[in-house]
Amino acid sequence: MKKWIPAASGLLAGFTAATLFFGDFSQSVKTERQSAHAKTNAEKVYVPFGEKDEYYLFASGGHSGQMFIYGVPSMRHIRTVPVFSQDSATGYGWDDHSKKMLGDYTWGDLHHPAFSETNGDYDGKYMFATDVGNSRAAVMNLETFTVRDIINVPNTSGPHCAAFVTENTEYMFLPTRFAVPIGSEYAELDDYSEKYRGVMSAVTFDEKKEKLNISYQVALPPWSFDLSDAGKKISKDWAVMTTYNTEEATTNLEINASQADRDYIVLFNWRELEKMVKEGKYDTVTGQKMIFPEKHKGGIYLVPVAKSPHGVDVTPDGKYFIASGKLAPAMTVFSFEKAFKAIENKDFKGERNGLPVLNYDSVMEREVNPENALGPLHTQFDDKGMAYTTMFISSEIVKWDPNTGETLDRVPVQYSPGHSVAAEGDTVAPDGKYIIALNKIAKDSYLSVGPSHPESMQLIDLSGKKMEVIQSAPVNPEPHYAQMIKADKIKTISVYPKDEKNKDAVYKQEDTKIVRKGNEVHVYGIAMRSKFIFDAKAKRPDQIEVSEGDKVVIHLTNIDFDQDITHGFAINSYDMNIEVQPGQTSTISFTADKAGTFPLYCTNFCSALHQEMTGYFLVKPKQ
Ligand code: CUK
Ligand code: CUA
Repeated sequence: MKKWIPAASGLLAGFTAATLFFGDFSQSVKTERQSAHAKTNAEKVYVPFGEKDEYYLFASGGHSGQMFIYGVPSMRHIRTVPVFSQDSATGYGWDDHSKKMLGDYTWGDLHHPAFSETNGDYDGKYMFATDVGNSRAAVMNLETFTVRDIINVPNTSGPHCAAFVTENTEYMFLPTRFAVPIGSEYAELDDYSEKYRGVMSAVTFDEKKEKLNISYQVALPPWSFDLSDAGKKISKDWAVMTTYNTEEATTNLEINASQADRDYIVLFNWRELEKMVKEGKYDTVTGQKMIFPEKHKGGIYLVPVAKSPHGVDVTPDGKYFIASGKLAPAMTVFSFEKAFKAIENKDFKGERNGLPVLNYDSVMEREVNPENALGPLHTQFDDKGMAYTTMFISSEIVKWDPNTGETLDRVPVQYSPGHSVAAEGDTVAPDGKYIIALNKIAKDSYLSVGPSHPESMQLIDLSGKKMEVIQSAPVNPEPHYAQMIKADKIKTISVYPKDEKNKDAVYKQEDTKIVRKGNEVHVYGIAMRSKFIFDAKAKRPDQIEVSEGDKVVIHLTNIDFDQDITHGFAINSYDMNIEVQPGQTSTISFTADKAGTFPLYCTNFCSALHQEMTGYFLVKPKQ
């Protein structure tokens, strides 16, 4: 095994330390230093204040349920966007819209973000993600970096094997990590093989309404579906996903799910599944259209693969899919063309759970086993179609040629990379230039914050002859996967446009009002620099008075149509906080269940007189 020095924290203090740290490659670094024009690593990542980064990085926040937005190459953390968990910094989870989206859940486990695509390339419009913790899917609008819809996906549990979208965002497929009885009904684990299923959902997105919908589901065998990818170009109607626990073990999976020498890659043609649904070849189960593949054959095939595979990634030309074997020290390259031929010739080696199994030798293109590389997990690509695979155990990224299997370069990272993300590295047209290792265990890389250390992301420059780590940034748990997009593809808005049709919105001070209907109080208010106006005609326009037990609905519009003038709204001791961005209208509903006098205030700094942006919420006690 290659050796590099586990860093004493002092060694990591500056950029120059990288040369000491990555001793194996000091030669190339020196050569570069000798050239008078070569940029130093520090210069390569330095983006002067006021200038913008070249790429956005959307990093999965794992069990924080959030998404972290970074700039590349500076690796500056720009924003945390809440997706599956509440976030008081943005009021997410308190205003009516986001509260309804989160439903009864307070957290999520976000693994794999995916951009919307047009012709297999990121179009910069939307970002999708799934929640392994509570079986949900979400969509984020990239004009505002806000989540627009979340759906609960019935019959599924733990859509880890997602999100990936097809070439034109026709579908996002959600295969799951855990098998459960359909509808999550009670069923003894002794009946696992008969009653449990690993259900895959086909989710569509209606861009006009910004709504996610479940189109249909497929009752796959009770296996764990791990990672997946959509086909591209010649394979665009297809998708692949890895499985483990095809042993159908129900306990002690660590050992029992790794017994067989082979697991499978599921290869499916989503156009065919779509056709089956149109032809009525499905059952309706718990309100969903469910295809049972043992009943309605076609469209789904199994490809044997070395046991317990993890990632599977389609090459940018769509010709190959590459499986990484977390337990086997090899990447296996499979050919779509060979698979299509084998399917056409019915070159099957029997069936498993009603699904035809293709002959390994008929589909396999090559097995790639870089010397001493251990624990391959995930693969990304550059502009020349070269592959970059993260090695969890030998802590490195290996660059190799999928067309020949030849190892081209290796770079150590610190430590145990899971995923990596290359610039647009899973599209039909990767950029090359950068790849980021998403490390699971950064150990002592940063100032200590106690027993649990921050994980890290390491930026690697791909433009030189050799890969070179040029920047490291700490990241909150947990760096699962990320997406890196050219910054100019994302077109944000700077203020919400006036929406005269929105009955909750008030844009003129004189239109503000407090309306009482029985025990309901509806407030149509305004936030502006530097005051709240709830009822302009009242003696104290910045006061809301209700009776104990009233249902209170506050609509608040920010009428500062100026970039970056965001107001917050909190009522002291009422455990609530919302945000209104420029031009935005938000609604918060609650019951005034505590009598008393409660100051209300703006929580987001908005002007020199922000501190004066206050008022009172008075709750008259019941007689
Ligand atoms: S998984 Cu492969 S290392 Cu959740 Cu994408 Cu984390
Ligand atoms: Cu409005 Cu602070």
